[in-house]
Amino acid sequence: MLNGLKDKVNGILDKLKGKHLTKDYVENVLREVRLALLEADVHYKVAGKFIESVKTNIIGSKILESLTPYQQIIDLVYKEFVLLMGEEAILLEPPKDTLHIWEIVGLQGSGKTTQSAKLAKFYKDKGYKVLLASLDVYRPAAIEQLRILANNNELDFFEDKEKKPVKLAKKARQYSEKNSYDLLILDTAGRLHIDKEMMKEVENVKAAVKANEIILVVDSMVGQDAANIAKEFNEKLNITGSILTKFDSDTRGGAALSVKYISQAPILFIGIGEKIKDIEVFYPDRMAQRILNMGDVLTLIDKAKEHYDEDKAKEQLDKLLKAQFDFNDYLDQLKQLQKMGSLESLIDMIPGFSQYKKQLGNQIPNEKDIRHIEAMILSMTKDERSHPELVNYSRRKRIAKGSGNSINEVNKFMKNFERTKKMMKKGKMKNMFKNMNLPF
Ligand SMILES: Nc1nc2c(ncn2[C@@H]2O[C@H](COP(=O)(O)OP(=O)(O)O)[C@@H](O)[C@H]2O)c(=O)[nH]1
Ligand SMILES: [Mg+2]
Repeated sequence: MLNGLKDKVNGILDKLKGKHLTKDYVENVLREVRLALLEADVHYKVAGKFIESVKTNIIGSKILESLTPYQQIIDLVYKEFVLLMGEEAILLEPPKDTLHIWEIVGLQGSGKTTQSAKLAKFYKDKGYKVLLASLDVYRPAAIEQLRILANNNELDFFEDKEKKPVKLAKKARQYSEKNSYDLLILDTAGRLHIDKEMMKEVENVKAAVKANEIILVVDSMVGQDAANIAKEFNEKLNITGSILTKFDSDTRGGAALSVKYISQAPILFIGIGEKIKDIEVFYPDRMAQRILNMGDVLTLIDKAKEHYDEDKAKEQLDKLLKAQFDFNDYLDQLKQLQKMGSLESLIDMIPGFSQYKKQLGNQIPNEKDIRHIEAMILSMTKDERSHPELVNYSRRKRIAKGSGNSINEVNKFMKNFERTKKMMKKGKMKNMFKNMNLPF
């Protein structure tokens, strides 16, 4: 996610490190940052405004004469990124005593139907009574898609034979009122390109049901187009928020940096996969931290809270810090980490760690490695698992055979295990964990 932009921007800003900075030099560097933004599909107006603001702030202050110009410039750039993406996270939390109607709009394939279901689940889990309705009457398969998503996830779905979107929306509204729903989510039909008919239809629906929120779904992979899509939809519909989807793919980030500025409506969520749970509240500050390699500790903490068994984690962290941990702990750790997502994406979120990622290279175990490691640990005796130092050459040979790995693989794993332990002892990790203020 955003890797290209991240590497480029950080590479360029590194040029400011430990140097005496002149105005000309800084301006040159900022020009390069602007190009990097354009390459990442940031809209040209947005990129221009961004650089102007940073420049004005640098020149209008005493940063260049200060002792720590680099840090201060990074701080300015960070703040500007946050501003661009919306300053604060906005979590819609309408009161539960009256019906609220959200109309989900966007181009075909942007992810409207999927996000409608994700939103329904997200808000149902928050205690809302939510109803889903599909207004995509043109493609029976589209209605079916939402029905299936609803059925599979125990979400309420509005059924009706009506074939006119506006009438259907009104019926869904009446039904929601009668059955005291808190939230009605209307999934609309999209077109491959913006056209008048589609706009008219979503406008009519908006007026007919008095939708409270008009939420634009934008595929973050569309690059430069994201800004135009946001502009067009906003001019016609006055969107109240947006969701950027497919953030899990190799998006260049331009959408995240442009859509808010162009539409002036907040980015509410990002879609990070095809599954029902793959939606996250959008935090401008966390995104800016990710771009600037400041890590994303807060998201990591959220993930940890969600998936970690807190007591177990506390106990393990204690052991980890004392460098006493054995193979049993290691196996537990691996299993818990697996639940949180790929190790690589987790490492991305730890401040200062992504720079070690290249160094760590293939030392970061992937899913397959983890399965192998698990097999190796499971092939150890109880004694060996709690006393790693017992695992000598002949034992390694036995473990290799038992787990279906080569002796080389076992050796490599043992080496990594020892290295991790050593790293813990040196206290490097200890400080890092302390600074992170983890909840466990
Ligand atoms: N990788 C990924 N795929 C997504 C995401 N959201 C939706 N999709 C996929 O994108 C495709 C189009 O989604 P759909 O909801 O049908 O789009 P719609 O035409 O706007 O309703 C489907 O294959 C979805 O599974 C996301 O956040 N990440
Ligand atoms: Mg759809």
